[in-house]
Amino acid sequence: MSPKLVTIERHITDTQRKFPHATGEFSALLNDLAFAAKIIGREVNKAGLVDVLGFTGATNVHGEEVRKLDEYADEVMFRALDHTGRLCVMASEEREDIIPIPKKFKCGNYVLLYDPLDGSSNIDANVSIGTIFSIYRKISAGECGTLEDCLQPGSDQIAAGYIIYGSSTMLVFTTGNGVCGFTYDPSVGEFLLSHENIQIPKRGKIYSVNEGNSARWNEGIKKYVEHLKQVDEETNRPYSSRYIGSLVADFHRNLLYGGIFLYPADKKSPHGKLRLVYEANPLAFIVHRAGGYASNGGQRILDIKPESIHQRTPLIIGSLEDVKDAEAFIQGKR
Ligand code: P6P
Repeated sequence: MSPKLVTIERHITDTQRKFPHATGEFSALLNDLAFAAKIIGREVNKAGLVDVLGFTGATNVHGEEVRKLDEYADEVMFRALDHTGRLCVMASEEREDIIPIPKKFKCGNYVLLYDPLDGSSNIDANVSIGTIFSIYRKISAGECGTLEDCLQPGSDQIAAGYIIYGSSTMLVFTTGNGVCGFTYDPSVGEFLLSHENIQIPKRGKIYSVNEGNSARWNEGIKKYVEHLKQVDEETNRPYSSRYIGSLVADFHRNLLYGGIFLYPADKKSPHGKLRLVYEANPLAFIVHRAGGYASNGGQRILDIKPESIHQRTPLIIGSLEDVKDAEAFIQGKR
């Protein structure tokens, strides 16, 4: 029997039916994101063919050179969603402050936080890169959203996902009940359900970390990574080292195959490199719903109360048993 052809729109509609009081606003927001993903993916996939590569000469809030695709992806996310009346506020990796909804449009009940194109330093090398997004309900009192809406703990997310632009374009997301993957079929312009209920293996055999930073690591991380390299047939060691240097690509592989990704704090970056609000939190929400775990080494990522939009956090994320092992080493218990 031919496989069911389930588009993302159909999946979202079918899911909504389980919530009789749903207004359809949240479903429409998810569809808006799928539309933005198609537009961004089109440019990313042809980046090597047109003069989209290279630098705009601008730099973003972090002082990083902004490549044209970063800027383009940020604009697409904003323009695809600013007028829909579903959002009260947005925040982006590419913009210093929160992004208010233009006054000519009405405000909605949801908050969108996003990294428009993570891993952008890999663009010219045609390495997989990604868009990451996180959705919350509005909690502030007024009509329009505020910074307070953007600084909710990750455990209050109502949806999170990413789009990976690789050998194919995939949209992976969760609304809290299971994690689904949709693969883009450009011949029909649709995201088709390809991974119905993603579950990350409880333990993997892959570790992803930039070992070039090892001289600056704290002792616990050094011991943990050395532990993974020891030969021990019973516990499937040594693990294989796989590091792409593109968070979405490294996370996606470990989500499907099992394994652990680490970007720890070190002597140079005491808070780590990755961002809590629009990188660690959405991926943590996804991995927990897939049966995995995400930690900063001392506590669950989802339990951290954000203090600022661009704050950094150490990130240890992936298979439950692997992340718990890493926490034990970091905390000096092993
Ligand atoms: P490093 C890419 O620049 C990024 O923000 C993430 O996508 C990736 O996981 C990390 O930085 C790689 O950092 O220091 O290993 O190059």
